Amino acid sequence: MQNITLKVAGMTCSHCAQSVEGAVKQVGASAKVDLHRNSVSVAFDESKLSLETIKEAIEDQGYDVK
Ligand code: 9UX
Repeated sequence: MQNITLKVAGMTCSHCAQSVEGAVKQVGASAKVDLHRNSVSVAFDESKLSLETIKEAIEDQGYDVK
């Protein structure tokens, strides 16, 4: 299991947080957004899922991943 915290730009409200968490969960990782830190911590099985897939899922929602 990998546990990584990503910086995400553009999340300003709790709906944004929901979109990002939902998108990450959709691809099979768990997600917890910290709005105040502009970050999302993700946990995933690296044998099943790549970090790139998670980043793309977030970016597809319209947020920039650092
Ligand atoms: Mo409300 Mo969060 O438009 O983008 S969902 S600020």
